[in-house]
Order: sequence, then C-alpha cells, then structure tokens
Amino acid sequence: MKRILLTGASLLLILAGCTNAATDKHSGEQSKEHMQMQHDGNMDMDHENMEDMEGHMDHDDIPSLKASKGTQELSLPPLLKKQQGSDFDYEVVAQEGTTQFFDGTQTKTYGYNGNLLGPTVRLKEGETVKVKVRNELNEPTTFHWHGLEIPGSEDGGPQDEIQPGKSKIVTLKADQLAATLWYHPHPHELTSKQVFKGLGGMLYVDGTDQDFANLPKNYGVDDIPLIFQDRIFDEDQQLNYEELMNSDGTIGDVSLVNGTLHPKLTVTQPVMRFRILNGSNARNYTFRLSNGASFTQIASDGGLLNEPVETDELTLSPSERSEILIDFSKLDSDEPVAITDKKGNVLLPFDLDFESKAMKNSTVSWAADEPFLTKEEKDLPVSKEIELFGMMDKVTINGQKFDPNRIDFKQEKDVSEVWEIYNKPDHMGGMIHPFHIHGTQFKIISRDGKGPAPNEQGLKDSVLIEPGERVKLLVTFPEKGIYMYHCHILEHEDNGMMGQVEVY
Ligand SMILES: [Cu+2]
Repeated sequence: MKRILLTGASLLLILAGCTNAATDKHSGEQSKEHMQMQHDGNMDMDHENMEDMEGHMDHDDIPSLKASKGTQELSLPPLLKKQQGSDFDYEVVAQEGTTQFFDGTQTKTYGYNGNLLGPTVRLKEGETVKVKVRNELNEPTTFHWHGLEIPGSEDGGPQDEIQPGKSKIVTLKADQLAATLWYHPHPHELTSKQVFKGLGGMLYVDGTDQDFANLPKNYGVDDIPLIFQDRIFDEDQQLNYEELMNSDGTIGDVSLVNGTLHPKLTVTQPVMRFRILNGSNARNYTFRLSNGASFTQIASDGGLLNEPVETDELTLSPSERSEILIDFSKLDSDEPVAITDKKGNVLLPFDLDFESKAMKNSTVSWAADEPFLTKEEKDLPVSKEIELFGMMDKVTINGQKFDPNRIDFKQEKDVSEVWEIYNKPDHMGGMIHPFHIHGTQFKIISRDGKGPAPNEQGLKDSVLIEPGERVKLLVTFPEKGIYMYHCHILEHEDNGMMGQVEVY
C-alpha cells in the first residue's frame, strides 16, 4: 500500500516554478498595461466610435491569471440548512459583508447568508420546497435559479426585483434530472456588479440516477463544488466595481476558487468528483491537469452525459457547469498535480493524502439506451432565429436591446422547437458569447451543421457560441411564464443583450 503525500517543501518548489512562468516580468507588465488601457478605453468610450474600441478585449489578449500559491485550504460552501417550524423550508438572504482575501485588509463583499458566495442548496429530484428570499442589500436584487425548470413566476428574472429590506417566498420544484445548477442575482443593469461582489451559490438536484454509476457523492469529501471566478481588485484591495468594470466583460488577473485566493485542496479519496462552475463575469476557462493526464467528464449543465467522456481538457464559458471525475490513484504519485488553465497557470493545486490502491474499481461507465437526438428531432425545422451581435455597450439580439415591455418570442409549453443562434462577427472578428435560456434544459442539435461532441451530448442551459458560428438548439419548456434568454457575459446582459420568450 502506497501512501501519497506531497510534502509542503516539494509543493512549494513546484509552485514557485509555476508562479514564475505565469507572472514573469514581461508578461506581468504587459497585462498591467493592457488593463490600464482597458480602463482608459472605458472612460473614453462615450467619445469614441466603433472603430477604436480600446476597451474591447479579444480573447487571445486577456490578462493572465496569477498562479495559486496553494497557501489556503479551499473553502467549501456550507450546505443550506432546513428551517424548522416555519412556513418556508429554506431562507436565502442577500447581504453585505467583508472578506479577508489579503493579509490585513477587509474587502467589502456580497454574499448569501454570509460574507461571500452562498450555501449550497440541495433538492431531491421531484421535491418541492418553499424558499424565503430576502434582500438586505441597499439596492434591488433578484434570486434566479439558473437551470431549474420552474414556472416563470418563480424564476427570479429581472421582472422580479425585490427591493431593499423586502422578502418573498418562492416555490422551487425540482422536476428534472439530477444536475449541478446554481443561483445568482439577475436585476437588470446590476447583475454584473452583484455577482462580481460575491453573490452566487450552487444548487444541486440530487437523483437516484447517480446511484447506478457509483458516483462519489459525499459532499466536501469526494464530491466537491469548484466555483472558478476571476477578479480584479483596486489598489485598496477592494472590489470597486464601478471603477474596475469593463463594459465588454470584466476580466481580472486574480483567480478565486470558492472565493478562496491561493487555494489548495487536500485530496483524501483516490476518486474525486468535481462539480465545476464558471462563475466569472466574462472569462472563458479551458481547464487541464498540470501533468496533462486525462480525466472523465460525466455531466454537463443539466445532468449526466449520454455516456462518460475521457478528455484532457474542459472548456467552460460563463455560467456553464460540468462534472468531472479525477482518479488520482492512476496519476504518477511523484508529480504534483493541479488544475491549470489553458496557459498552464495553476488554479487549484492538489495535496494528495490518501491510501492508494485500496479502492474499489473506479471506472465509471454507462451507455444511454437511446440516441441523444432522434431523427425527428434532428430534422425539425428552425422556428426561432437569434442573431447575437456587437460588443461593449453596443450589444444586441436581433438588432434590439432588452425591453421589459416587449415579448420577443412565444412558445407553447412542452412543444419542442429549434432555436438557431448565430453569433454574427464584426470587423474585429467578433467574440464568444455564452448564450443562456431560462426555464429549460435544451439539447445542442448541431454546431455549423455538425452534431454535438460527446461532451455536449447532455442537457444544457448555456452554450458557448464562437464568432461566426451557428448553433441549433432543441428547446422545450416544461412550465409556463416569461423567461429571459441572454448573453451570460454579465456586462453584455446588463447592456441589454437579452430578450424574453413567453411560454403559454
Ligand atoms: Cu456577449
């Protein structure tokens, strides 16, 4: 029996190497200059025309994330506790607080039931609960249950603002497959700021379908949420959104995982399940393991994939989720392991501390008994066309900005329709827009005519759309109401890159 334990010294050594690679003088300066440019660009925006958008960041040129030094154990969001003896089951309060990211500084943050982020909400498949939502902020907010297929009246879109000091009770019915969802604020023109300052939490739907595959499900032990977010702090180490924001998507150089700066995770089980959320305002992530090893993707936004997919990288645009399994017992024990981004910057180093080889068979496999899409579904004609266009505050959907008094589309409940989303490029090439629809878990039918990759053969509520790409979605709403669809770059959403579909 081999005990795998990386000593602090060897971990430090490796991390020092990574830190150098990620923040060498040259690239560090470049990214600083670049960010300064962004801010100048922002301030001048109103006086500039579309030809000279210095604030617009193309995705090859975004600031690098600083590597995690691995000095803090990753924080784990607590599970939301049931209320006893109330007329509601749970209470979620949006509130102000402070968080110590840096020694000696309290940074002003927002959180749910705490200072930063929020507790994990767990619902059982088929369960109905009442949640009291309360706004203790000094500005309006909403409580949006991202990915939950609930009536529009409970969905917490911008039409459902809760004023400071007010509360209401919403009914959440988890009438869908087990999945890793999340919740966040959605007030029009304030979403980006409120998420940036810390509002957001995980929302799990737990189901029995996970049992057949023997998936790890011991919360905080072998089943761990990972909320990846980038942030930019001002010189007083504050999250001063108004000053720091970029109207094309606020991107920072500081990486937080579950709100922890410089995290590491002590791994005590050989096979770990990670539920990964890209909770950033605008940054896209491509995750890899530092040693290039493969891992298993088991779920997309809305539940388990048709079958598990072995891969060595995972790309998530803002609001997308994915569940992966890493079998640490199969990795070379002498080498430190970390989750990195595409550039190799260490985001989450692992400290391996488990009894190896004493484990059960870690291989997971299942195969769907029916194809992901039927022939009829693939052959359905497009009935809704959506064109995403623009950048910064000039973003539109089908040439229009969000208008709360305008219903853009109607769709009948339980009737599947094909939505075709086109990301129209501009003279600068355009940019990725992550497209999200409320109240539904859809299927990707095709990308530019090609069927979805195996790791997109699962239910989705958000989809990354490349410039110039046409993506067909099979969209079905199981409930009625008015739902938003929008770009999940939060600044684009706040700038009006959003529409409404009424489901009747
Ligand atoms: Cu966008």
